[in-house]
Amino acid sequence: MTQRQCALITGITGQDGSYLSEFLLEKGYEVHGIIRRTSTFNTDRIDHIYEDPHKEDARLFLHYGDLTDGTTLRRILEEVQPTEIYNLGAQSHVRVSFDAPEYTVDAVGMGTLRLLEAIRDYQRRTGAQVRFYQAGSSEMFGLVQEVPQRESTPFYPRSPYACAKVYAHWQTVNYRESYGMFACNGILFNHESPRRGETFVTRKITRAIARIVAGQQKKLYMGNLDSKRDWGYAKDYVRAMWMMLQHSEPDDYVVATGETHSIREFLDLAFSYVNLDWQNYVEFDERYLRPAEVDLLIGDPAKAKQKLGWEPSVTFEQLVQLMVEADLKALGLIPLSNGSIVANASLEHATIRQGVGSISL
Ligand code: NAP
Ligand code: G4F
Repeated sequence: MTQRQCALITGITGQDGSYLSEFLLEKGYEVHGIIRRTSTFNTDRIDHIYEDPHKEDARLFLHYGDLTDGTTLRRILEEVQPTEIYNLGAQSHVRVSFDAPEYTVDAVGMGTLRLLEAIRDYQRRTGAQVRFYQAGSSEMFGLVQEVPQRESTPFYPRSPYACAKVYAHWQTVNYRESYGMFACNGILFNHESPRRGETFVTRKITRAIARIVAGQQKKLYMGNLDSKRDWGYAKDYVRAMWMMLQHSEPDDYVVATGETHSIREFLDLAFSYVNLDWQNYVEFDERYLRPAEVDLLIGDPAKAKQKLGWEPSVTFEQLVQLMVEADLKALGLIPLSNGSIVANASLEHATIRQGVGSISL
């Protein structure tokens, strides 16, 4: 008899949650996601895979809950009886975490503890084994103590968000060692895609490029352009999450490309794709600076490659291109091989989320 494969995902409406759901559904999993009740729809990233749960063959189910609400987490866990849990839910914006530190730490740090405690009680009561993935971040390295950063590099968090992720990381290790839980930390470096939130720097740039080309925006206001990030493709990174939970032993892994690029380099490449010079469009606004910055991130994914057989499949150049293309396409614009761009009214608009707000962090 094949073992039941049932995943519970917090943060299913986010960038990673949506790609992970697609990936797991393709693998034959039953997928359950926790969504927050909001006054407007917040499921646009997963609408294309959602099916009426009344259908006999439905395999994606959504439950209202919140990482700040332990009772609901416990109730959902009891009801779903998952074999794997992916804890991706978070207030994940570093700059915002300086404005809302208490909430960020509650959702990111305490939220992880609430889930771990719920799993511990559930396992003790039922004897079932649940495999747990914790979405850790390269932000935990902060003021980097070693280049490149690997699993053994000491953490030096530089934001309320990163401090909370360090707490969640060590609680995950603690539950693994104290209670023998199958709990893994993924220490993921920045990963992007056309589904990336509109206020993270890569998407802010590619979305602005499309809007500039379409005549909808004249300037792009940004903060520190000197910091460097190790940027990969989100679809590659959710595959790594799953691979961690399929290994015979629980462990912690860095997931990265091993390359780093500055925001300026991203701007250069992205704007050159539409034959524009970013210096004519980008303006500085101190609003986008952080009280403390993480200047340099570059990861060493050797352990993930050696133990899991994981490797990234998309290069930096390909990532920038696919994000610019997706944002152009969403506005009905098609880049041609000769460098020009044509409008195509017949294209289905808004194939990816665009976001309509003017709030931009
Ligand atoms: P994201 O797009 O910002 O998605 C975050 C998800 O968390 C959304 O579904 C959001 O729901 C949900 N959420 C927010 N607050 C919550 C709460 N209190 N309770 C339950 N759910 C809550 O983030 P992502 O880029 O997919 O990242 C996924 C995870 O990996 C996060 O934990 C992030 O911190 C971590 N991470 C990301 C990266 C990266 O480069 N993307 C790198 C390292 C680690 P709504 O849709 O309702 O807002
Ligand atoms: O795109 P960002 O906001 O991402 P950041 O801070 O690196 O955090 C992301 O990656 C982490 C993994 O390392 C995740 F854990 C976290 O959840 C999130 O997904 O900013 C990247 C860099 C920063 O140095 C920032 O100061 O871009 C710089 N930047 C310059 N101008 C800007 C802007 N960032 C944003 N968001 N907006 C700007 O206008």
